[in-house]
Amino acid sequence: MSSESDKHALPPLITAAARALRDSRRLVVLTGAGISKESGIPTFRDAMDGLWARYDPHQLATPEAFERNPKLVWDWYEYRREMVRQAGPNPGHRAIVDLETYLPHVVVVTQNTDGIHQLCGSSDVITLHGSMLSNRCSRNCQGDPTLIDVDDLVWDRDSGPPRCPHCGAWVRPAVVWFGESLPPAALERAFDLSNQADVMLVVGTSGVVQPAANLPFLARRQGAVIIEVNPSRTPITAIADWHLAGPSGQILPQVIAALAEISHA
Ligand code: BV8
Ligand code: ZN
Repeated sequence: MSSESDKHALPPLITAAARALRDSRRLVVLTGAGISKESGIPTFRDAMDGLWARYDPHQLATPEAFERNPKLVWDWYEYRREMVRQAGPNPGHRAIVDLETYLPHVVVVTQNTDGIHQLCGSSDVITLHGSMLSNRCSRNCQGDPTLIDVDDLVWDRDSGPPRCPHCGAWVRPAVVWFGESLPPAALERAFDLSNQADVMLVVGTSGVVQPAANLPFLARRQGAVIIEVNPSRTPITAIADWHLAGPSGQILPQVIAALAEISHA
């Protein structure tokens, strides 16, 4: 029975996107903070609540802010890490893992630093902006990156960040701040895959932060089909073949349901 006749027929857009995904051979999934929203993690655009409401994340996520006030920036990350530890994958993350059941190779390129795609079981994740769950010496004194496990350190946690046990410099989150370069290997692989993709699924990104925001335009330029999942329109909507307007935790499971249906049809 074709899905159109089924009274629960998935909206045609969902089925069209599922058909494009079924036929993909080199799928790249690009995700941003929006995919973690339904896990309870506010996006950069959301006003942070309570104590942090008065700060703009774009101002705090910078080397200058850390230099000026290491305790403020460190405490902001401790607050966000606690939220991430409480959060878990949501149905949107799980749907991206489920894609691997139907497709030969799914690469997730994420701007997020929360590690949830990896936690949820995605097998090939490129993290463009590092991981807020890891810390490093701010001087990378033992090489790039000099990761430091702060659970091995004893210091007054109310005083802000600990010092590097090797060189005494501040320990900082192992993320890429505004004004800092992205890890070259991750960025190069993300560019290569976007240049070879036949389909790019773009989920939960405002398409503002560079150079990640460039990736859908690169993919489009060489002929990839672009599918965007986002409740709002973004600069990427203009080049998307389909814009599935809604929360990814609701939309992506529907896409997987449609993919399952047409894969067994
Ligand atoms: C660099 C780690 C070279 C930290 C982050 C060219 C033009 C203009 C500016 C620049 C440019 N080149 C460089 C810049 C400067 C800057 C930049 O892009 N600025 C922006 C603000 C204009 N870029 C950089 O500095 C980058 N470095 O280019 O290096 C260089 C070197 C030296 C000097 C100059 C250049 C570094 C960028 C990395 C910054 N670090 N994260 C941390 O997380 O604490 S980026 C940070 O922003 C997060 O990772 C987050 O992912 C990202 C925010 O973007 P989004 O993910 O898109 O999230 P956002 O909140 O914006 O949007 C959420 C979306 O979800 C919305 O669209 C919403 O509608 C949607 N949504 C909401 N609910 C849902 C949903 N979607 C689905 N389901 C839902 N339920
Ligand atoms: Zn050090």
